[in-house]
Amino acid sequence: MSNLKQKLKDKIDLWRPRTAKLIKEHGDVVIDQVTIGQAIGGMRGLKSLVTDISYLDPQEGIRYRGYTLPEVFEKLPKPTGAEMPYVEGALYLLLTGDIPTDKEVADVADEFNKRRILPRYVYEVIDAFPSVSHPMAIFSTAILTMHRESFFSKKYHAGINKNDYWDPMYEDSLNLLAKLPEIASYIYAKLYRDGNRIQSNPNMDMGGNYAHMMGIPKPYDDVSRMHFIIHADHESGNVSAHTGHLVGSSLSDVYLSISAMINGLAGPLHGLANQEVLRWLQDLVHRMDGKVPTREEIKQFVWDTLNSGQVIPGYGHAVLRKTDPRYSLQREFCLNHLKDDLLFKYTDILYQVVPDILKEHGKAKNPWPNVDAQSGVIQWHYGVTEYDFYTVLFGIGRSIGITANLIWDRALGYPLERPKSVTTEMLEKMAMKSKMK
Ligand code: CMX
Repeated sequence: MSNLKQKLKDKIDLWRPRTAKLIKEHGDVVIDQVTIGQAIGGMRGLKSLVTDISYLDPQEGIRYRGYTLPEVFEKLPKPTGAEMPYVEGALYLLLTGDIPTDKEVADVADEFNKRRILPRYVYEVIDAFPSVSHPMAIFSTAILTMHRESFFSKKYHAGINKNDYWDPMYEDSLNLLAKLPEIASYIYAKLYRDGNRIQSNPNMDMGGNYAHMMGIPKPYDDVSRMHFIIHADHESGNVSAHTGHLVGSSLSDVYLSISAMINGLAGPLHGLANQEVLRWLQDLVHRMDGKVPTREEIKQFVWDTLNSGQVIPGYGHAVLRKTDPRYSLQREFCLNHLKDDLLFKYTDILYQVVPDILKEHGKAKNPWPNVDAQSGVIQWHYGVTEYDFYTVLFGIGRSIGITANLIWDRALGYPLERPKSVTTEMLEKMAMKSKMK
């Protein structure tokens, strides 16, 4: 058994009694109440999911296993000469709660390299897509196609004990994660580089190998590491994480669950916002004829977008009420590496003017930028200008957190998810009854 798997097994054995005790002895303790506003309004803020892998504080932002993102970036081991840590270390942290040593990270990188070879039919499925297809549809299908590889499915049908479900979920998860950079870079090559691709390098870490396959020199390896790590997890209620958990709760395997979560991520209010930001910025660049706009010109553009009934992409959040630390980390990278980039200048003026405009507009509960306001600008700078592709990169990162959650869901025996729905008439009656009290 690998070092990571053994460590995970020990953690699971220690954790299980805590969950069992909570259900057995305190299962009827009330933790939240549901209002009509929440039932109709997308369950905003409703406490009804459990995860120990990450926690999102509205003011502070995400913590992975208790660590803020700046702490994660400071503490995780880095490849020699790299500015950003190993993505493999982030997986180790999310799965076990521990910061890995150099040796432990090297072991995970080694595991990934052993598992990275993609079955031939996955290339063929990607090749069969029309070239006008959206990369997220191809990405989701490529993952779905590999359902037939599922170790969990095989074990389930062979009658594996419930207590051991986490083990084949772990195997499927590592098998899939190791293949995602190859799938993504192949989709990119097929759609935008006439199929010319660069073979993966088994001696590189996940972020470095992805940059190598994209054919983009340093510091794009660090860009990739940073991108995959900051997108890895955002607790369980967001559309992609929740979809992954929901689909997995019926004991669908990792391939089925991750393909489904990718489809949720592909919506413009969620992960696709990174593509939307670039589309919107290009519109602005076009309008400005390539010159750096004044604050007044940018204000006008933002108001025009709002007045035409559209949202400002990359701004607002369902939980956060401050600037997203994932935005700040990327901004810091931009200040160090692409200070003079035209799009970064646009982004920075937007940061100065959009929050006040959204406050004046009076609708968005959070006027501050989220992760998607900055990520595409970095990709564009390093030559990945096909912005339809950006959400695929979000998907690689997000798969790390969701597979970690799926493994723990199975380890702790989380059951089928099945909330109860009510009718509008029932709500109207409840509202009347409450008014008469
Ligand atoms: N621009 C304009 N209006 C916005 C807005 C924005 N950036 N953010 C929120 N609003 C509006 C909402 O559309 C809503 O309007 P209505 O009352 O007319 O329906 C109102 O403000 C209240 O919304 P909210 O409670 O503040 O936000 P929600 O929790 O409903 O939605 C989000 C959150 C992210 C979907 C929303 O802020 C938004 O649409 N942002 C732009 C898209 C975006 O950047 N998405 C990426 C989020 C991060 C991620 O998941 O990747």
